[in-house]
Amino acid sequence: MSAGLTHGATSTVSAAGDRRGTVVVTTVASDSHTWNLVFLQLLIEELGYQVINLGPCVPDQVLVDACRETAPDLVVISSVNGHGHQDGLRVIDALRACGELTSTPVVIGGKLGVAGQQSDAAIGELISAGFDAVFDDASTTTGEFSRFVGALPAATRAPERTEVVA
Ligand code: B12
Repeated sequence: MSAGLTHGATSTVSAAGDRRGTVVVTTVASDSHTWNLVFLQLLIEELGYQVINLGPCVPDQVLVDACRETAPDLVVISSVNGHGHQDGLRVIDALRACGELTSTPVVIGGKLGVAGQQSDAAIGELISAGFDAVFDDASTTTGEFSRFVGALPAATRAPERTEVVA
């Protein structure tokens, strides 16, 4: 088993999740907050996806390995400890440096700095570095995130499990 799936990852599969695809939910290496990840897992599962939740304090390489192994339809990075902006810049570099992950949708959100709302320049820096969207707590809503997820293209891969009803 890869490092990615031995780092306390939890995953639940619903019938709806089989239909829409897989989302990796993670935080960054410095961040030990956990309930934000639980919240996101529940929300994204309600939107119809299977979620692989890598848990808190995820080293960059563990995240990269987990994404290479599972080829998710979306990677959601959450950070609330105030280091999210700087950690996010490092993490997106590592993800985009990996050939298989150059076009995987990757978003970041939460409380990304220690001074409240992220400036337009700070958000622009994250987008320029390779994030597809930034959901800063102070300037975006859960509804906007849900609409972003809802607008993702349907998964192109075959479902990993088929339930047969007799
Ligand atoms: C519980 C807690 C802890 C616990 C965490 C335990 C655990 N296992 O999770 C402990 C005690 C370990 C802790 C430690 C620290 N904490 Co703390 N912690 C909190 C606290 C009180 C609650 C967090 C929580 O669980 N909320 C419930 C979840 C469901 O909500 P949430 O985290 O706010 O996430 C929401 C949004 O941010 C958003 N969201 C988050 N990510 C994403 C991503 C996307 C894509 C989207 C769309 C939305 C989204 O959705 C969630 C639901 O609305 C908050 C203060 C607060 N009242 O929020 C501080 C808080 C997060 N902690 C803070 C700090 C500073 C720390 C420490 C640095 C303190 C220290 N000096 O040691 C350390 C950091 C440790 C580390 N290495 O990360 C600050 C962060 C400040 C900032 N960002 O500007 C906060 C805000 C307290 C404060 N007001 O100063 N903490």
